[in-house]
Amino acid sequence: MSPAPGYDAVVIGAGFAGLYMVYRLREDGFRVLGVEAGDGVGGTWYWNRYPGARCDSESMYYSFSFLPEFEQEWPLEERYPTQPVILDYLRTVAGRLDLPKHFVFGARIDSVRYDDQAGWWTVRAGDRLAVTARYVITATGALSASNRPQFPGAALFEGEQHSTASWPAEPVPLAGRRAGLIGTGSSGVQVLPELARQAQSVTVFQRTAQFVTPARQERLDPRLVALWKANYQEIRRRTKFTPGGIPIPSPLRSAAELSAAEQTALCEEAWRRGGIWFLDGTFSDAVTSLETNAIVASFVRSKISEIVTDPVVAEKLKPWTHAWGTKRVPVGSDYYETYNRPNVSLVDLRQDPIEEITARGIRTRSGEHPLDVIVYATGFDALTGSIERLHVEGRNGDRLEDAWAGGPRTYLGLMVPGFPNLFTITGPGSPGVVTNVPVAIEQHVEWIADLLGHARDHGHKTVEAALSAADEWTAHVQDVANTTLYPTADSWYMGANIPGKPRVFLPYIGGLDVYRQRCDEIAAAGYPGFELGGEPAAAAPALAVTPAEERGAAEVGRGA
Ligand code: N01
Repeated sequence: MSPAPGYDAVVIGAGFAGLYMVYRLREDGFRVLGVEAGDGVGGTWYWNRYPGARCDSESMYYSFSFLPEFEQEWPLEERYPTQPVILDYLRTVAGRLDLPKHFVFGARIDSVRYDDQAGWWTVRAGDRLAVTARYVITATGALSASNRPQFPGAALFEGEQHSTASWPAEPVPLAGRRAGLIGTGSSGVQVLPELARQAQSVTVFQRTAQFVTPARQERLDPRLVALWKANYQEIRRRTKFTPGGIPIPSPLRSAAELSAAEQTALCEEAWRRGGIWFLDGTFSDAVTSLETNAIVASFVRSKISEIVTDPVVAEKLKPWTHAWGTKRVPVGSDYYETYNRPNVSLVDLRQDPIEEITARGIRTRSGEHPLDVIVYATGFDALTGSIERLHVEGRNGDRLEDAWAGGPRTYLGLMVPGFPNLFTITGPGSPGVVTNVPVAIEQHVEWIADLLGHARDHGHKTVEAALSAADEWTAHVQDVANTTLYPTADSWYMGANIPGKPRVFLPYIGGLDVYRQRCDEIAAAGYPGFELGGEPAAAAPALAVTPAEERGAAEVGRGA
């Protein structure tokens, strides 16, 4: 029998997922270590601190549901929380739950290897850390492996270059400077108005025009907040049984059931309310029927014409390359309005592509655009990137990148055959990114913790997804996507934003409610599709972790 590993579980990441996973496992009596590349907690909200960064989910719903006392205390001031507010929230939660002592910060994991003989994982972060654990849980975020295209000449640029996905902690001086912005997804849409307010000029380099929805950001009425808080637990309960993790009524009628005037009135009302009300609140078939989709798309294009005063600019901003909603719809504040400012100009890269970056700026086919600062809002290697960058090797030294070379294969988005005792929170095949993410994260964390408790109670050493179950789930993820228009777009949902990435639909879009029910049924039936086995655990896990033990073990691991 092998000796016991250093930890029962290593959790990688200290965002919503990592914090809750560490908390839950600690409370369940597992010896758990969290490891985080950043110097503090926050995950996505630690790195994406660009000016204008806010969440698209409303403040009320963008938080943990398992802290009923704390949720009463936490102030809700604006409809959408800003990045500093969310970071403060996560730091405060981590402090309250005494979680930072269980983490090693500033350690970027670059090797996760399974030892078949011992039945555990060795997790390394360069020379900084090496630890062993029975279980590894990736809480690395679905949208955290940033994508920065390598334009020729970029190293020669004499100004500053920054990615929204790893923005400096200190404010970037913009006053009196000429900024260039590459990318018009959610990040670009949020950062543009702030750049335009602060910089002397902004040139936007747009490859694909987007359908941007108005956020309608506002300060919250304290009376409304009081009402919400009085009913918080009931709202949370309902939230868990919605497809998207936000309890708004799903539209029941297709566009075909309404007259043209009714269709327009409905779109106008949803547009007036903004955010989720337009994204999920128009027609029941907005992303399944081409005809209905064309109505929504045409409505947004008409709004662009209304808002943008220069008709040439307005035309460039109108999306024609994809159906509405099939690329993640950015939610913006003053996005289209910003193009009416005299200091903002737009380059349509489909007509005028980037040829190189020079010492002085960006050269497109039509000429050079002199710049002092280049901002890359060019997205992420979504869902798979942050897991693959850990360099995971499972049974027989098989590499995860190879196992996923034709597209990721998972069971429930949580486990990969051939990689025992490795769990992926909001991984490919999970509904996480198409929901209000903390709600999906809580479901994943609780379900994984229950499974680990079950394995412990029954003396199982390994938990592994069966190949047949993973194949069935992976096919199901594609089948559900294929009932919609989503796969028709070149989106990060399809891996289409990363050159060479297999073109498969990455998240599960069947709904968090349906997914939750399936997971619950699987748990109730004794986990069919999972192989629970191996010799009984070498020793019963310790029932409590003392700070001294935890620090000692982490120190021993460092540089080992
Ligand atoms: O990234 P994106 P993002 N040359 O991939 C362009 C979440 N999020 O960081 O569309 C020129 O959406 C690319 O062009 P194209 C949210 O889920 C949430 O903005 O591929 N351009 C696109 O315009 C979101 O969907 C929040 O043709 C290039 C842009 O860069 C996800 O994160 C806030 C290029 C990338 O857009 C990702 O959003 C922010 C190239 N070589 C993000 N490569 C909130 O909740 C890429 N582009 C508020």
